[in-house]
This record gives sequence, structure tokens and C-alpha cells, in this order.
Amino acid sequence: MALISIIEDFHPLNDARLLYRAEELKPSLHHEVVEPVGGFQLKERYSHEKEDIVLHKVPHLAMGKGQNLCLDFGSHQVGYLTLELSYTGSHPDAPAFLKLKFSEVLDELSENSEEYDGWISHSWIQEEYVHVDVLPASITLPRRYAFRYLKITMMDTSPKYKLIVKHAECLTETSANIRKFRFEPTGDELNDRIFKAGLRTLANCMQDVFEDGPKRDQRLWMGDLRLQALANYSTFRNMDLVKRCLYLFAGSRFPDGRISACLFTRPTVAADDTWMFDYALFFVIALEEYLQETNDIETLNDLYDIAMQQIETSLRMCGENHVVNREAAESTFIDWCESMDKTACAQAVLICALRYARRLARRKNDWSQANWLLQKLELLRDAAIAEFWDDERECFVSNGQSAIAAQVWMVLADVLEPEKARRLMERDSEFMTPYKMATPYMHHYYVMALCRTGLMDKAEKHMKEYWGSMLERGADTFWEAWDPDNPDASPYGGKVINSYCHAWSCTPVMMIRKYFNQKGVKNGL
Ligand code: RAM
Repeated sequence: MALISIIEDFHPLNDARLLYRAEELKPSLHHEVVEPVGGFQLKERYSHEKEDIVLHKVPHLAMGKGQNLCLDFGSHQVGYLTLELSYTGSHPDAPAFLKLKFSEVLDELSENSEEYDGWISHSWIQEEYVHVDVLPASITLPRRYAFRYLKITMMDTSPKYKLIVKHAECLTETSANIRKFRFEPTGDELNDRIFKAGLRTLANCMQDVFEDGPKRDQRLWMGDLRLQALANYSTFRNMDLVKRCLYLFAGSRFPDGRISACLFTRPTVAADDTWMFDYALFFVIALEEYLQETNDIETLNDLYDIAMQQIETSLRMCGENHVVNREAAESTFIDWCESMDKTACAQAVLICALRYARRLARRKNDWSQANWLLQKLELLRDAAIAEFWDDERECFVSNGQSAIAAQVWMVLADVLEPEKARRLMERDSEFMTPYKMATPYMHHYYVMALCRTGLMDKAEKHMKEYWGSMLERGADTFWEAWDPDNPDASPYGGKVINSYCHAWSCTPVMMIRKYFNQKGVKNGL
């Protein structure tokens, strides 16, 4: 939890011109009406045991106090729910009192949310208590939900009547143009399934910004945005949405100009008071990648100085030995693994960002800046070897730890010669514990490090095993956190709060299209 900060009296620095440009780029949303494809009843309120119901019988099912009805919408949906309710028996003499529980995955339906006591707000759990005073009624809930399953529990009726759910539907919402998307089979069945789940993950996170997750937190995070943008370049190619998000981050920053880790867009755009060393640098990387795809000079001119400012801020957090300081390491995310020392990772992310910043400077014909950045890059790279490379153990060691994350990020930073980097990644199993990768976000960078060292088969195998294991557990979209050896793990103190359609997990679409369809292409990051 350490990374989330609270700064009282925080007033973001807003740039009206950049925010206006972001507003102009706001996408229109696509909608579809989706109805349930199946139904069942859970035998006990929090049990997993269920009895299937034939769907056409649902409109005749009379629900008394304590009974439940679970509807399956076929796959993960993001949208608004409408229920048509009626009754059987004599005239309702008391309101119908219902509990509605929306679940992205089946397991979530049987969780008792009252037991959740983690550090993220309980209010994200998608449950509502609803009173319906007059029956029959059609009710549309005002909130947008992310779900595949809906559990309706009859909290109370009266002895005079029973409730009937005549119809349910979800009006979905996304800015991804799924209808236009042409799926190209790869010839590999598992890769196709992974691709489709990744695509759905991306689409359901594409709203009027790239959200991190439609269940939680429903907003822009820089680290997520960078990966979503990459996945988007290989699929929907909605360039304006990437541009809009870059302008939003640039348009509302910390008072000293730093890019915030995360951004609110409602009721008005406002930078969150959380800053992360690595996330701020991803702004530089994401901007350069956007320009590689679009060559959009307006964006380069508007955002160049802000990108360079992030580099300068980070360089000021290096000591005389050109190694990032403790404050930088402690404000670095990398993965949900709090006991892991992040100094080496922070150093490596900064080296990567310098490489991208230099490309930006060259694009801008800012040659003195490009040269200065090259000098810094070389100094930091040499310092990385001097400070973190352990000659005896032949790996990177960060304050005594040789975590896989440090090896991965140093490989991505090109700190080693290619042969040495490859040998390091061949021995990766030595570094997998005790600082295990906790999220698909970290697994993405692990796969990229394998690709960067040319270990393409190993990279593809890992993608298939890791993301494939979520499919085996019934995933329609990919999850925020997942450890196949510990399915109940949650970074937040309870998996009922985990998000099961999470932006940073969608990157297999890019891996499959860019790396595993054309063997031999290298250079992951
Ligand atoms: C989580 C968010 C997001 C991530 C941050 C660091 O709470 O959902 O995905 O970028 O943490």
C-alpha cells in the first residue's frame, strides 16, 4: 500500500489548452444489447453448489424470501442493467427487497463480501440493495457494471406475493470498434483463445479513456496506458484515444510538473496525488511509441518539453555515482511485491526511458539534447553494472536480492551484451523465488525480456502457460493479479476486490501478432 500517497491541499497544475485538446478527442461509445444465455440457482447463499435452470423457465420462476436467481450473460460485459420485474400471488402489499450482485467470474458469486477487510475500499464491490415499491416495474440501474454473472437474491417479499424476473438485459458500452475488427486465426488453437480473451479485455477497458479495469478503479493509470496503447496498435488502432490519454496526463500534473501515476476524469480532469518513479517515465516511452505509430507532429510539439521534464526530474534523483536514490526506489511500482527491493529496477526503467527520450529528441531535431541524453544513458548503464552486477553469481543483485524483476528490467535496459543477457534469461528459474511475479503486468515484461534476448519459444511457451492457465480457470477476460500456484492471492487483502478484466493483462494480443506470428522478430520492451 506504501505507494499510494495522500497529499492534503493538493492542487494539480492544469493546462487548459492541453485539456481542451483532450476533450476534443473524446471518443463516441458503441452499444449493444446483451441478454443472458443461461441461469442457475445457488443452493445456499454463499455456496458453489448450483442447480441449472432452463432459461425460458426464468420468466415463470416465482421467487420467495431467501431464494436466488443467477443469470449468465455468456461472457464478460461492461454496461447498464435493466430488469423487468413482475409478481405472482395477490396484490403486493410491501416493497420487493432485492440484493443484486455482479460478478466478473463465477467464484465471485459465492464470496461473502462482508468478510473483506483489505486496504482498497469495499465500495468497489459490485453489490446493490434495491427496493421496488410498485410492481410490475422496469428498473435500470444508474451505475455501469463489469460482469458476466448477476445474482438476484430475494431479501424479502411478503406472504402475499412472490417476485418474477421477466427479463434482464445489459446495454454494453465500449469505445473499441469490435464490429470492424477482423480476427485472423493464427493456426494455433490456444493462441487464438488467448488472443480473443485479450482482445475482449482491451475492448472492455476502452471507454472514454483507457481504463485500468471497468470494475475497479475505472480510470487512467500510466503503467496500464502504456501497455494498452501497445495492444491497441496491434488491434483496434484507435490512435485518438491514445493521444487523448497522453494529453490528459500532460494536461493535469503535479504542481512541480511531474506526471501523476493516475488521473481522475470525473467530475473534471484532475491528477491524482500519487506519483511513481517508473510510471512517470512511462509517459516518455508511451509518447515515443505513439509517435512511431503516427508521426503526429502536433503531439510531439505539444508534449516534448513535458516528457523531457520527467527525465530531468528522475535524473535529479540519482546520486553522484549515477545510481537512483532510495526515494526513487521506494516510489517505484514494478509489481505488487512489496518486500522486493526496487532499486535496480528503477535504474533500469530510467535507462530505458533515456533511450526513448533520445529518440524523441532526434525526432525534434534537438541534437544537443539528444547528445546529452546519450551521455546520461551511458553513465547510468555503466553505473548499473558497477552497482548491481554480481560477477560471482552472474546476475543483478539489488540490496542483496536477485529477483527476477531486476534481471528482466536490466535486460530490457540493454545493460548487458546480447550473449550475456541471453545466458541470464536462460537461467531465469534461479530467480523466480522468493520474489515471485504477482501480476500479468510483470509477466508481460518477463515475456518481453525473453523476446529481447531471442528466446522466442520460451517466451511463447510462458505466455501460453500463464495466460492459458487463466482460461483454464474460466476466464473470459484476463485478470489483474494471478498466481497459478496460489489462486487465492490478492495484493489487496481479499480477492473479492480483484479486477478480472484488467488493462495490463491484455498484451498477449500484441505478443501474438507482433512476436509469435513472425518468429525471429526481436526487441521486446
Ligand atoms: C492498481 C490499478 C492499476 C495499477 C496500479 C499501480 O490499483 O488497478 O492497474 O496501475 O494499481
